[in-house]
Amino acid sequence: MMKPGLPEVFFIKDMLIGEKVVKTQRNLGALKSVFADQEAFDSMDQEQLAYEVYSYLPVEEGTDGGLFFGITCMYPIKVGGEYLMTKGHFHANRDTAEFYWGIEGEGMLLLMDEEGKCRLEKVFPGSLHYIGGCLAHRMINTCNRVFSFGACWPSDAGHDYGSIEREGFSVRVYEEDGHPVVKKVIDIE
Ligand code: PAN
Ligand code: ZN
Repeated sequence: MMKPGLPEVFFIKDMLIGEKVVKTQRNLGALKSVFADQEAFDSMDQEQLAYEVYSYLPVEEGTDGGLFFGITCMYPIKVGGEYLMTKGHFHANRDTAEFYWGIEGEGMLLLMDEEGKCRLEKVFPGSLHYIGGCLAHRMINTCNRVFSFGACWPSDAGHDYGSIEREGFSVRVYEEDGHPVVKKVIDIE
């Protein structure tokens, strides 16, 4: 009789478990030039853990038709009143989409097209977000605890961080009186 095999990877809430799971950690120092207040950034502990990504990459990067899966856990850090953000990126292969979904805590998904037009979506446990092709995406932890979310993207997407490092996003989210406040940093229209 044929016996069912065990899965290679499984997840419990925001933990991805399995031999093939790769863990990437980003310290605050890796987020240089992400935040508006450079002086506040420089005064902070650059070694502190900002966020970690657990990824399951079942096929080689660049493979056509494959999928990757990841869980990102972001810590409740603020830099000069600005909430912690992921670096954010376009996919190198612009015509590739991605799903994000909220697992724990609350945050915002910041999306930006190639003309610099931005849109924000609230993220919370159970929320599902379709990120179409040609959209830069960045997550923002707007709560005072760990914010974690899942992601699924094509194995031929690749990551273009350079465009965002050079141009940034045209919107920033600050905490004011305990609430998130959205500010435009570049006027697009
Ligand atoms: C995600 C992100 C992850 C970390 O897996 O890579 O959340 O964000 P940054 O890569 O912007 O630092 C994803 O969007 N993959 O395509
Ligand atoms: Zn992505």
